[in-house]
Amino acid sequence: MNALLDIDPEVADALQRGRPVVALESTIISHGMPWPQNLETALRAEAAVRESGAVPATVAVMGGRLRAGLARADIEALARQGQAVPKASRRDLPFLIAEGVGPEMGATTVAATMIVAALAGIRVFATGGIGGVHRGAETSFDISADLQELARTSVAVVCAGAKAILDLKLTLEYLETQGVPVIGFGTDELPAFYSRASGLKVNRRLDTAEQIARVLQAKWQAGLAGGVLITNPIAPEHEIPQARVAGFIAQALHEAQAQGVTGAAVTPFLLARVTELSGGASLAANIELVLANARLGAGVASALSALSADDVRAAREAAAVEVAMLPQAARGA
Ligand code: PSU
Ligand code: MN
Repeated sequence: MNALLDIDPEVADALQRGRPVVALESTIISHGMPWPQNLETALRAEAAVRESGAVPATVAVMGGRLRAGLARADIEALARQGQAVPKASRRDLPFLIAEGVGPEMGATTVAATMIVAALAGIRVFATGGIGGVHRGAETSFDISADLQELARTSVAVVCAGAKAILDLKLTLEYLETQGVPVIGFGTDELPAFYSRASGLKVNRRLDTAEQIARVLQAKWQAGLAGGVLITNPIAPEHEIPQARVAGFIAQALHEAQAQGVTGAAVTPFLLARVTELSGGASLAANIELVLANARLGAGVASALSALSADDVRAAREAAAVEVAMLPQAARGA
């Protein structure tokens, strides 16, 4: 195990027994939602994972150490301190680790959460929406580090698509170039975060957690390192139609540009402005899609555990047959 990593005992026990574990991120807590909905949602996402038969492992940096599995007090601190907690993506981890004695925390993005999950041996991670290629990236070069992480780190990410504030078409192109499979859970179309439709196609529609787990197993057994994107459309009763949210997004983007918001601050700024402009409707949708993704993540993690258990059983049986075929003397009888 990595010397910088602390795994919560319950999570470590589940991993050791081959039981399903689902990682959850913390940027969504500190930067993605306002207080107190951020705390409520983080706790409800953990509960949703448990109710669906898996162990939750919320990830963060705590005092210079990488943590998989947080106590309630840690989650509350991340939620209360909000944007004062540094947003931690791949490039930020070395600083936080080197500097971080004491109570200093880091809120891990999709990219950083994948890194910690992989170190801990957690193969499934559920979030709201991944970062992607921003609109206007041809001049800003603003492409989320989440996409590169999906290319290199072997963790499956359950999300409701890339956030609608992004350029979804370019995000899909980037994922294709990087060889990241994009699955639609019960849909042919890439979901657009707050709404179900984007007009863009996923690589494959799969209708059950078992089918998804088989693809994950196939990818990693074939030695194809890297992530898989599992996209789960928001439930129809919770979605905001694209036509309704498009105006809010356009206005938020315009304001971000006018105010010179750049870098890591862009996504939190846009999410907060869209929440204000929509009178809270986008936040309500964001909460519901996070909970649904936590449940699907638990289903996929459970199916993957069952497949791995089958493999272990088959390997044991094969070994037993080989032993049975050995001459009596070689069996140690
Ligand atoms: N999903 C949400 N809300 C969020 C995020 C995801 O519903 O705030 C966060 C994730 O941590 C993701 C980050 O990695 O937004 C993307 O930030 P950036 O665009 O700066 O890479
Ligand atoms: Mn960015």
